[in-house]
Amino acid sequence: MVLKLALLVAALVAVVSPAAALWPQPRNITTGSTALRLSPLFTISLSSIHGAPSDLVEAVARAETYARTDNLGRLVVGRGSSDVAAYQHAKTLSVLELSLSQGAKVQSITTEAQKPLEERDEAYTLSIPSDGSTAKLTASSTLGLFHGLTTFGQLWYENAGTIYTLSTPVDIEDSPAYPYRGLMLDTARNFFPVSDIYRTLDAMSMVKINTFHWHVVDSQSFPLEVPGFTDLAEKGAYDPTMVYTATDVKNIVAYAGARGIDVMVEIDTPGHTAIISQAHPEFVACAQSSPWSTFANEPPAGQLRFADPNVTQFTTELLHAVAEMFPGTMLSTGGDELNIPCYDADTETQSLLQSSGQTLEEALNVYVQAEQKTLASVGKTPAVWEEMVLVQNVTLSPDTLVLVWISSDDVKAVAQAGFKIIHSASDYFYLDCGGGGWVGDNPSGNSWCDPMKTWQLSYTFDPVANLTADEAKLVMGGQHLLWTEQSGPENLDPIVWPRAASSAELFWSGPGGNVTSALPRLHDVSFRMRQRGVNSINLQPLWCALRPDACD
Ligand code: CP6
Repeated sequence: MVLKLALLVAALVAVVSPAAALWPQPRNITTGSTALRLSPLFTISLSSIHGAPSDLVEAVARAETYARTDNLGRLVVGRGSSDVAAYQHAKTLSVLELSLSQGAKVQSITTEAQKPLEERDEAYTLSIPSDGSTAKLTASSTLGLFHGLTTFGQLWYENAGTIYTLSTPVDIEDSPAYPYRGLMLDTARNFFPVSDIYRTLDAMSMVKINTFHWHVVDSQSFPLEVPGFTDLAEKGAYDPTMVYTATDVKNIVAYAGARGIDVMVEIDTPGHTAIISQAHPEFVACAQSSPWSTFANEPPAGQLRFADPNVTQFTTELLHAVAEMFPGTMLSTGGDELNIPCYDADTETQSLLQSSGQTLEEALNVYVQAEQKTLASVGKTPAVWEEMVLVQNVTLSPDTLVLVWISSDDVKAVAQAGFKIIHSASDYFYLDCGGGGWVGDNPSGNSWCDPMKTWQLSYTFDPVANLTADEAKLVMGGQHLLWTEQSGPENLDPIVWPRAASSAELFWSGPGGNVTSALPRLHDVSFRMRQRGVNSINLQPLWCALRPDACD
């Protein structure tokens, strides 16, 4: 009896542990258990798409190369040896045919990826028969086709030179639960070469993350070359080599777009701007005042004097120039961690307020509205950190995206205020929490945002907890975030991957995922990433990965 039960459990585990480790899990999938081999002459056909855009042609070429060269043993090397019997006599797949649904306009992946959130069409349908006849990938946008190619690639394993899948026929109908699935990277506390950003975009696209939230500048450095404002980077970058030139930005935006990713740049204002004092000392209050901890959350102190009309003009012109560098529709003006004692102590601000007869709050409202008006005039949707709504209570345009970071408990209040939400909560999605040891932390204990946030924690987050059905509609999605006070190129991949894949699946497949069945699939993500040069880490001993039920 006990033995029978054990056999049954073993059989169930064998079925549950995925023959195809897709990530994110498609929303509708049926699979069989017939093996299919990939022909050495396998090709992806675009012949039914007239005038296929070059980024799609290139994505297809990459998908063909990946299928041939990923050389990924099923989960780990050695595991697939038992599959030989299954695939030995299997049929061979020679062609995957791509098509756009009737009437669909042919646009580049880049154009589709840079549309407003509500207008993006990321859905696709993929079917792979068992008999070796043509597999089909259909969508009504090239962006959907791109996601379908990514899914297709995750179906294949390699053993002793044979590329095969065990799970045909496959029928997938897939589309995301949420339109915003992001990753935030801070390139101001420490600089990351362009190649690191490319590699990160590659990894993001592997798990269908569609937004790179680029926290490009902050108080410590200004590594962005902005046409017309080049003095900011000339005087504010750590080093002339640590600058993203306008050409770098163009290349990054194009690289992202070709991988279905939009870039949402953030120019954090009016706080987190000390570095602007290098080029414009007159615009910055309490620049490098001490002790820094009275005037800022981390050194150096310094915030824009938003009560000064010259500062408003500078900011709006800067935003205008930055907006022209980034073709996507979302742009963040930040607005977090504003330090009020800094302005109370700033005689310049106090005299400006006195002569205008405004309170500090009123002046901030005027400043933020000028920012929002600028963005609206160039067709951008503004994004801000939650304090703009919950602390400063400024008037914001109703289409503003609000990033909730202080606590996931704050989502309810932002929803009640009627704003769209991007989940970015430090208690679930901060990748750096757990590093510890930064200034301001308790010297005898942990960083205030310890402990480290595991992939399981973000994976089981409920994006609509405590929300009414109407409030839930305001949730646009969410993201993991990497602040880089204690990170750099050396630890970028290991601190981000595969943890950031957990929110990628949460916001694509929707909540309710099971961590036990996700684990072997997440291993697969990590192995595939390493195969493509991303230094994604292990989540358990290889012992467990080789024996899927051994460590449950
Ligand atoms: N920088 C900026 C930061 C943080 C924020 N904004 C931050 C705050 C708390 C933690 C980690 C990062 N370093 N500009 C908050 C949005 Cl724990």
